[in-house]
Amino acid sequence: MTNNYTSIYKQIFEAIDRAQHVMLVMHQKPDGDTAGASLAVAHYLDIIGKPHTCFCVDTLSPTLHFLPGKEKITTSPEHWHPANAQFDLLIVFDAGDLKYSGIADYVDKLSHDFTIINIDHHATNAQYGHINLVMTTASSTCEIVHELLNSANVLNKQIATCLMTGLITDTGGFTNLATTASAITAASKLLLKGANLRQITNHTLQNRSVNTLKLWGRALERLTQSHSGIVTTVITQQDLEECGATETAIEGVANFLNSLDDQTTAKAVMVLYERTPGIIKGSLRTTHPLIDVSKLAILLGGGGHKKAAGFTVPGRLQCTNGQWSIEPTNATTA
Ligand SMILES: [Mn+2]
Repeated sequence: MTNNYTSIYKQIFEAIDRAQHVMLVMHQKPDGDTAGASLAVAHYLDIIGKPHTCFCVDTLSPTLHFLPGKEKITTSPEHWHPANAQFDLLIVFDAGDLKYSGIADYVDKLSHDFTIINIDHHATNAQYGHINLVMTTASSTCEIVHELLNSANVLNKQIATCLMTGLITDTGGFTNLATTASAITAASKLLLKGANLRQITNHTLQNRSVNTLKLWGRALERLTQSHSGIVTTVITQQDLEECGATETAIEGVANFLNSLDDQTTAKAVMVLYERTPGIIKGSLRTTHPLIDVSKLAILLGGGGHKKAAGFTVPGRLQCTNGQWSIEPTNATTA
C-alpha cells in the first residue's frame, strides 16, 4: 500500500518516545484482529524497553491462546483506578469508539493527562483519538499496524505471527470481501518475517473441538429458509450444556453457515441464540453483494457491518412439533 500516512506514523512514534507508560487496549470480546494488533505493539514496546500494560475487559478465547505474548494481557480493572492509572499514552486497537472498546466508563473517571491514539479500520470510526490512524480500506487493524511497524523496520517472528492472525481472521482466511491486494501483500511480507501460518490457521480456522462440532450439528439440523431468503437456525442454553460447548463455539456457527450457494434463493444467514432465559441474541451474515444486514440489525435495535451484524431482543426460543419460534416475553413478568 502506498500511503500518505507517514506524518501520522511519525506522530505515533514521537508519542511513544515521549510516553513513560503506554496502555494498550483491545476491544471487548477480543477477536484475532484486536488481540493480534495490540500484542504486536506490546512486543515492539518490549524491544524498545518501554513500560506498558496490555488490557482487555474480557478474556481471550482459547482459540487465540497460541498468540505469542498472550500472558501479558490483563483484565484487571485496578489499572483504571484513578489512584493506580499511571499511563500517559493510551492506544486503542480495532474499536470504532471508546464505548465499543469497553473502557469508556473507566476513561470518564480519569482526570490525569494522557494522549489517545486510535488505530482502526471501521468505516464508522468516531475519530476519538488525539492521533487517529484510521484506514477504512484496510482489511484489518493488523494490516495497518503492519504498515506502521514495517515503516520502523521492527518486524520479527513474534510480531509477524500476531499481525498475520488479524489478517487471517478478519478476511476469513482471505475469502471474504475484506480481502484486498494490500492484505495479501502484507501477509506475504509477514510470512517472510516468519509468521507461523500453519499454527494460525489451525487454531483460528480449523481445529474445532468435538463438542463444538456437535453444537454445529444441532444448528445445521434446524436450518430453515424463509420465503424472503433468510436462512435461520437456533441454539439454546440447553444445547450448550448437552454438547459440553462454550458460548465462544457459537461465534463460528454464523461464519460457517455464511457459505451458502448464492445461485440459490438464500440471501442471508441468521443464528438465534438464547443467551440467558428471555434474552435472544441474533447474528446476521451475508455474502450477497446487494444485501446490507446491518439495516435489519438496526431495525431490531442492534448494529454492525454490511455483511456481518447482530442484535439482542427479549423473547424465548420455543420448539413445538419440531418448529422453532420466538415467544415474546412480557417485560413485567420476565
Ligand atoms: Mn478488525
